[in-house]
Amino acid sequence: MGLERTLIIVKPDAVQRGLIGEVLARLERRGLKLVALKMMWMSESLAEAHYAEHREKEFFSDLVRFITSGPVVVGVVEGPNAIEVTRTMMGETNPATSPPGSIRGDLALTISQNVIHGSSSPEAAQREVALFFRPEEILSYERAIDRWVAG
Ligand code: DGI
Repeated sequence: MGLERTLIIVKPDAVQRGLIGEVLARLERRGLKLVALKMMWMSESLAEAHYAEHREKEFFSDLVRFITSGPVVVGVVEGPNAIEVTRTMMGETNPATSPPGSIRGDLALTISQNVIHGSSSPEAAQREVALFFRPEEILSYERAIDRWVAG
């Protein structure tokens, strides 16, 4: 069935705009299971580690400044093909080309304030989940609906 875990971040723009519930609700309604969740203010070093692949890009310092500009909500979601499903729900990196119905296509306008992060591959998910959560912070539990959405 390909049960996967992926890291999601509700970014500072979404927290400021009161969209935490909206974003999490969409993931939950899809059937994905939240197995870890916390609110935090990312440090510069954590932001730089998280976005290490973009270190050489011209937008890197703006990106780090933005993601550390206010509290974020960080979570781990689990489900069949959770990585791809979450990425598809997010839309494109640039909200301007994200289709209506996607999180960025419905809730965001610009690439620099695009509401949500979701890991882009199994390798990224493993690395990012470990960056933000200790193993004991990630819960294993059954939901009654699991057999209806993940069967
Ligand atoms: O996985 P994504 O968030 O969709 O995209 P990514 O991993 O390629 O880039 C991470 C974030 O960096 C993205 O959400 C917004 C920012 N970013 C990416 N490309 C650009 C950018 N910001 C600016 N200003 N310009 C870019 O070209």
